[in-house]
Amino acid sequence: MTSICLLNGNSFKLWRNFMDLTLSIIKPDAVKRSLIGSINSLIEKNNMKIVGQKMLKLSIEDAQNFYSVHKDRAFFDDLCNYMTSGPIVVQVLQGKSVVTKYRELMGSTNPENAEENTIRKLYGVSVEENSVHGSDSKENAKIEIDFFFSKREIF
Ligand code: RTP
Ligand code: MG
Repeated sequence: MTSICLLNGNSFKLWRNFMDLTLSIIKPDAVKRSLIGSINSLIEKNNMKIVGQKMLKLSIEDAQNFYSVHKDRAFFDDLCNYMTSGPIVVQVLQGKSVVTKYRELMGSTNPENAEENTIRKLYGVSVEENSVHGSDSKENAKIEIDFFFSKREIF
């Protein structure tokens, strides 16, 4: 049986390439209610590894850039005001198929429609204050991780 302990440095890097990365944000509503630990516990129990993490407060320009895909939506201004209303925790998660796996753990955008035991069902307040963000594709995960993290901050 192959064990991870038998991998040397180069083959470890090769193995890591098979593991995907995604960007997670613990949003202001969840940070305010001291839910960082509870959310991190769910992430880790579901076999996703936190390989980068920091707390910060977005400027309005940061929020507008990050959510620019929604710039023509009616909720854009509210979304940017909400995302700048307090500190957030940005995280890089690693795991097999982690983009879809984390989206499943997050649950539907509107907590009312979210499945049982998902983060948004457990902790979301409303369609806007829905506690977490997760990248929606591998391509966007790379863009979003680069938005917040330098290489030396990901382990
Ligand atoms: P996210 O990007 O934050 O992971 O959420 P998502 O993919 O599930 O939902 P998306 O359609 O990308 O919307 C981005 C965020 O905008 C807020 N929102 N407000 N008032 C509204 O109708 C409304 N709809 C969306 C939410 O915070 C949502 O997560
Ligand atoms: Mg989205």
